[in-house]
Amino acid sequence: MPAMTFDLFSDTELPPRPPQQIADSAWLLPGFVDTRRAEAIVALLRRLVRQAPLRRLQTRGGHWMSVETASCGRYGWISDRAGYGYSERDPVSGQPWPEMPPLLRQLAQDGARQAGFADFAPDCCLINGYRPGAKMGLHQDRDERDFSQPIVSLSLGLPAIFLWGGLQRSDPVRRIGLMHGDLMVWGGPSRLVYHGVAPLRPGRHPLLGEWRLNLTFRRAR
Ligand code: MD3
Ligand code: FE
Repeated sequence: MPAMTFDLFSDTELPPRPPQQIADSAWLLPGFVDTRRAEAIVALLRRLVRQAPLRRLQTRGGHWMSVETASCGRYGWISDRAGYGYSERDPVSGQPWPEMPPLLRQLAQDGARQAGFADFAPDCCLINGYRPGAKMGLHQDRDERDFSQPIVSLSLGLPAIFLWGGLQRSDPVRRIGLMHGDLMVWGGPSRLVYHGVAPLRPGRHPLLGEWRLNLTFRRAR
């Protein structure tokens, strides 16, 4: 008898997962993007990273992040030994960041609206590329001007365990599974929670191979 196999990445073979409220103004919208729309998004991203390549960034302290990063939109997030923050130009090319594709902007706005944020106008989409072993330590996102604007994130490719803490670094951390196509929206009182990503497990995704891509949409300025 052939071995039984389950396609853990297919949105047709998993039971539906309903929207889940993680905390006050924090929502996980599982499978927000279906396989076909994910393919269209990945096609856009392949073009985009030819213009603004994924690259590893150095922290102020001189450590190299394990995640590879690029941006699109008016602002991109960069870090080096001189400091970190938002920039209108990609230091690799010296050029403005690629425009945010309307499909992505619309997706972020639709997700934000479903979570109760009516007029989210992102001016930055940060693209984080994770290879197996890559991780993101617990941190707050506080380089943006207006904390009343939410952050919207889309996960693509290999699954990850998202670490969701509290407003103090020492608060207990919850582990939340994030799969291809899942959208998260964080705003209001959850906007400044500590969060991170556990080291990515090895694996291959049918669309993205040995990658997890996470898009985070922000209002930087
Ligand atoms: C909760 N990225 O780029 S996205 C980041 O999967 C970042 O690449 C992670 O944290 C990733 O800064 C997580 C989800 C996310 C983003 C921002 C948040 C969750 C958040 C800000 C406040 C609270
Ligand atoms: Fe973050």
